[in-house]
Amino acid sequence: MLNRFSRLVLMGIALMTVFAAKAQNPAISAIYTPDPAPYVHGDKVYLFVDHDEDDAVYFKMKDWLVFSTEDMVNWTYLGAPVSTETFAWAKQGDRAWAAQAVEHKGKWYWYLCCNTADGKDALCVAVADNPQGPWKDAIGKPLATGFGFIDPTVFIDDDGTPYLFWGNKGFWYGKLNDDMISFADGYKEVPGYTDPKSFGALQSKMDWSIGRNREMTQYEEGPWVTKQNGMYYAVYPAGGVPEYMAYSTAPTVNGPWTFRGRIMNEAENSFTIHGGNITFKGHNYMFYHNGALPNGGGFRRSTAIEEFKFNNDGTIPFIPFTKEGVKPVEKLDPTKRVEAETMASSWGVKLDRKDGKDHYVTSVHNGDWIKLRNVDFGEGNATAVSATIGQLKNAGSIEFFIDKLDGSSFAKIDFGKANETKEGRITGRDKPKGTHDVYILFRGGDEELFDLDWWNCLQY
Ligand code: FUB
Repeated sequence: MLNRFSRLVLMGIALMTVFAAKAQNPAISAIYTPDPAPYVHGDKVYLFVDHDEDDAVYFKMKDWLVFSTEDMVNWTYLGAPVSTETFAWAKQGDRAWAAQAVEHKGKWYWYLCCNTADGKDALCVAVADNPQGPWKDAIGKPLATGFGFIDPTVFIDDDGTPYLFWGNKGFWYGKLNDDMISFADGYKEVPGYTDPKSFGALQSKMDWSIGRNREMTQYEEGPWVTKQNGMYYAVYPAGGVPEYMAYSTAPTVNGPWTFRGRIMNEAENSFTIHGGNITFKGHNYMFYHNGALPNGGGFRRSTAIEEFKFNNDGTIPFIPFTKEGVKPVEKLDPTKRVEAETMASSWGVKLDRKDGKDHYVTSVHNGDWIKLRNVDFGEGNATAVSATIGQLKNAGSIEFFIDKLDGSSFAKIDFGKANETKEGRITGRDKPKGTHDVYILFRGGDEELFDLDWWNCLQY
């Protein structure tokens, strides 16, 4: 007979299975990830995001996070390498707002925004040798300050000239020097910022931040500037709050910009929508955020992704929101080391908030799980699963399931000591073969169990 607690856990797992089977949006579920800024580098997408605190009831943002993927569905957490503490001159523990990073001539530059100690909006830049850092303040002071100086987007033109665009309650841009940390000729307002032909007529909306209707253009904040086939694109949250996503195009980086309309509706359960688009492995993706995670909301936002195709004339179509999100573009090889913090979705668990290269799945409790998609077991030759944990708070186990969380697991490993590496034999008549989703289910008592480090399949 199952006791009441076990029945509740199983019911919870069943419910979550339904949720997990359908939802790939939000794309990251173990931590809140607003203001997504994806960056394609070689065969990976790096995702630079801000971080809403779990208990936020207003903007409560202290650090910035990095993830990467090779397949668009399994995202690996690379840590929290930059925080307001990176900038000694900044207001600490608050206003770690939207940002974007880029690689240029072997160095990585992360353009961020925060507040100065005396409360001014400021753009800042951090520099590193790789996305995981260590990152340091590149200039030891703000790159620029001014009212509405938030949400920088960096864009490198075909001729290698870098530009920075930014702004809320204004839209500014400036050419950067090749050092990436100074402006070549200062900065100025984006031409047409106040012209409805360039950035859309505002359909009379209340701007709560100023307490009256605003008669500007639809451009609100969070620009994302790219170039395709000789055409410059500025995608941006539009229309005041709640924001939708709109875009404008221009034949040169200096304009003239032409308003092209709405491409996404207001985000689910979030009055902001900040994001941007990339092309990766032949697919186009629009990133944005919503408040759709359990306990999510306008101040607890998560990255979501939709695939889209440019129209033949280069315009961007209207992009509907989906729960299913995007499809995998690669298979995941389970015989190689799989970091525990690589996952397509999860329930219950959290990620450490550390910098550096060694990361863990934390806050693990009975009934929590991790899901990975498109895991390729090939001919079914795996005979065991090995896994390593970090800290141990209480003994517990992990069980591996194929495609869904019910039925029997194909491997189980018990852990009773910190930093153990242990193996579990692959059991069952149907050894995993071919490509499947994998669930890793945590089992134990009522208290927190252990931190999971990594796992892989073995062939003896
Ligand atoms: O995340 C804080 C602010 O909310 C961003 O800087 C804006 O773009 C909006 O998403």
